[in-house]
Amino acid sequence: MAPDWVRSAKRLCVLTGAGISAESGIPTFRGPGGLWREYRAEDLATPEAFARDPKLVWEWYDWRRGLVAQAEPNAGHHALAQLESVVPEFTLITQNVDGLHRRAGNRKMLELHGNLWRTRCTRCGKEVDDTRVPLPEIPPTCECGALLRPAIVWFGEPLPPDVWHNAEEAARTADVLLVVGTSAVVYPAASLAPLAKASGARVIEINTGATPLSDLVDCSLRGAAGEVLPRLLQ
Ligand code: BJW
Ligand code: ZN
Repeated sequence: MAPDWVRSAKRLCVLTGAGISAESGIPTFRGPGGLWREYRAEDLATPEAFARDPKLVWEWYDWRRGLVAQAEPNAGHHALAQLESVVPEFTLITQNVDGLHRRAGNRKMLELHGNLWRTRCTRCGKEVDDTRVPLPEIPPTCECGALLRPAIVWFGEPLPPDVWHNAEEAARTADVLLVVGTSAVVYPAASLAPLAKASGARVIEINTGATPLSDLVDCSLRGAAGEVLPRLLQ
């Protein structure tokens, strides 16, 4: 069923969340060992928290950058890179900021929540790629002298409008949507599955547990992304 749908898809859209990187050793946000458990999200991932204590927020990001730098894409990431090369129209929409999809080889990719490896100046707005681990100065500053922030979408901030527009378009026109490793509680990303479904796509969920989407989807595959995704391609 699901493997046939994926193999015969002409317009395949994939939405990923932190679960796909779990098997690479990157903690998810809301599960056991999730980042939210060890650090209060509201202390770290909001513009208010950054204004209050930029050093604390940057220390958290510096730690996460170190973790990701030592991680490798897993079998789930590789399966999605392979899918991109065989499906006529493919779009990967990710909520992840870790860059592991790119390292696995995906290029037709929309990063909804930004990227861990890019900084943005809080004054001049200039964005710069920076892959240094650890950062030599915390908090880092721009050449204009102002504070840099991670180029990441925090709670209460809008998603990049062009990226979001393209994501909605991909979900609306897909014949199959794969939803992989997301708790589907963060909006607007979580609205993409109902949008695809209402537009006629078959929706397949791959997750180790149930989510608010599980009752809506056409097929729920319970298991680890690194095991289930490669099987879809066999
Ligand atoms: C496995 C597995 C394995 C484990 N294999 N599976 C409508 C209703 C209600 C609230 C809102 C709404 N619209 C907006 C909001 C507010 C807010 C929101 O959604 N809040 C909810 C939490 C209630 N949204 C926003 O603020 C967004 N902005 C916005 O809407 O702006 C509007 C605006 C317009 C104009 C002007 C101003 C504003 C922005 C959201 C940004 C989210 N950012 C974060 C943090 C970034 C910081 C960082 O990364 O450093 O992004 S939140 C965090 O959650 C992160 C993730 O991308 C995101 C999603 O989490 P994800 O990926 O689903 O991970 P988990 O951990 O939750 O789930 C993992 C799943 O994997 C689980 O299901 C496991 O079972 C599974 N799993 N191992 C397969 N091996
Ligand atoms: Zn600047």
